Amino acid sequence: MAIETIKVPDIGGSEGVEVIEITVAVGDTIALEDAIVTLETDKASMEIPASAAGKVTAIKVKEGDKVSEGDVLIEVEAEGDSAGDDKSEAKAEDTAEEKPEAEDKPKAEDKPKSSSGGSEREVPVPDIGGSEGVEVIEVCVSEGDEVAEGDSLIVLETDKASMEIPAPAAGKITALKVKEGDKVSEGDLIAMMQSAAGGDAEEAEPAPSKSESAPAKPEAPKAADSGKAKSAEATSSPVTAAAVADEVTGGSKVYAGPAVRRLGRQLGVDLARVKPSGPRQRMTKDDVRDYVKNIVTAQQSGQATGSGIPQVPAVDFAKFGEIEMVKMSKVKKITRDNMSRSWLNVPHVTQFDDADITDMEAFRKGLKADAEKRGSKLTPLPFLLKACAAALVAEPSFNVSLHHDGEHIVQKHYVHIGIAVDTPNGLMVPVIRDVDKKGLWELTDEINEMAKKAREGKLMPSDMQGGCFTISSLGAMGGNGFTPIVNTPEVAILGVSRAQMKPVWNGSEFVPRNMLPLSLSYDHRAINGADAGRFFTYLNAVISDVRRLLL
Ligand code: CAO
Repeated sequence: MAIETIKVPDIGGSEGVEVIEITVAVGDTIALEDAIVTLETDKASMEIPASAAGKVTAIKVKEGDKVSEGDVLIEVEAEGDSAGDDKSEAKAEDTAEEKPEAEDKPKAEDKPKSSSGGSEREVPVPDIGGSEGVEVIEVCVSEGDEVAEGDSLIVLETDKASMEIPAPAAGKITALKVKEGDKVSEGDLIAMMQSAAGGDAEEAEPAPSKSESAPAKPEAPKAADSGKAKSAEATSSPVTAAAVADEVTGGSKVYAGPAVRRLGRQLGVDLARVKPSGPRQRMTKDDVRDYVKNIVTAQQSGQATGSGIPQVPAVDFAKFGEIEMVKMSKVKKITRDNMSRSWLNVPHVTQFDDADITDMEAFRKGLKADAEKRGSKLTPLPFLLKACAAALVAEPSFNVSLHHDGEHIVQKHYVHIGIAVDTPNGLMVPVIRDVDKKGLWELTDEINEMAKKAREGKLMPSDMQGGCFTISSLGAMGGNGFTPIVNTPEVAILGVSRAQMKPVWNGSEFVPRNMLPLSLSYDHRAINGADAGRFFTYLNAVISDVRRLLL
């Protein structure tokens, strides 16, 4: 295996051009014409394609280096036979022989058609290294657009490289002669443009006939505009990219070279959404990859905003006043992800009702002394747990989950109910098992034990699994009602707000009753409104008269 050096080819005489991106790493196997580095002058970025295929053994430059023609960029252990270093040089010489210098080439008819103010000129496809029938993959301008010299007009793409063709001068596009999908070759007309008034004298010179003219003085892909030997093959340009596009998409400028744009197209990324990290706001391939990676990671972790759902833009809050960045606890992150997942996946319906707990409260207060004797506190929550368990048994359509196969509903024959517990670390939902089989005291003890464990951060994952339904009680805090979010894969959740004495019409008079506001949210994919109506009516009846729990 011979080691070949790949050097900076003819870059149009530019000296000390900055290396802004190295697109290969030691150990990479590269194909002929793969981009290896990107150079950037004031006006243009150029990808230097590999003049040899094989394994990269050394990289001789780093980002920020300044290079000129002939400087060594990388070393490659060449594939196949080892024609060795001579190969590229031989090719270069061949190329020089095969390709006459630009000055000798036929020139396009790029000269004035009229000279009032500016002059109309043809803009042909410049020398694109001999490639024929190259596809136009992007038309970056429209008729009537004002362009600056070097602005991208079109992007061409061969199997191996994409090339942006820049405007040869500042002016107005008066006619576009190509569209996306067209196949073009050197000399084909891209557009007509009215040069800006006072265009340079060179442009105003009379031109030879089309068959004898050169491409419109491009900073564009060029392979043979000087007499120097070429390091690439005759079939491809040593510089496969042209001016960096300075495109405005959706209000934000995209400053990216052809390889980055190609990667963007391959991955279906709208580059206007990608944050550039390169020098002078230039976008790198890593920026595009990071953008895709972040989206995939967010989707896999459940933070996904859903396909097509635009992300909330980042805001620099410090602009508006003093701020502090507080790290989210693990519990808060889990809650964030679970809530987003449920909110995005579950078509929620929330029904509201007030349950009359006057009698239940009288009963509970009658048990206060017993509770104290037991060393516990009896709140409305164990009653609500029992009532919900009874309703889940009476209306089994609520005791289900949607199976992930999309074909089945999982009907549960156990009744485990989660209770939302507010902890310093965030919201946790321990699950009380077999609520239907347990008495009030047992449930009271379990609620207290679970709430204590939650607040002390001692809940085990198994303590929070297997729920069929959840109760979220904000009764101690207040409020008239809220819309709880279903705790998937469960299909329903009961929100409990603060009980209040209210005047209730009993048919002949208003009587003061202790009314408990309830909000029942459910997954409308699994539960119909009629099921929910029956469940809620049953639940309400049980809460209003807890003797029904005995039936
Ligand atoms: N209306 C009026 N008063 C109520 C009530 C209601 N709906 N629910 C409870 N109360 C009273 C209790 O009776 C108790 O009063 P006393 O001290 O006079 O007996 C007081 O409010 C405090 O109750 P508690 O909060 O200690 O106990 P609980 O059984 O009601 O709740 C628990 C336990 C763990 C659920 C609760 O402490 C908690 O963490 N709640 C927050 C849940 C939450 O954050 N939900 C939101 C999830 S979605 O973001």
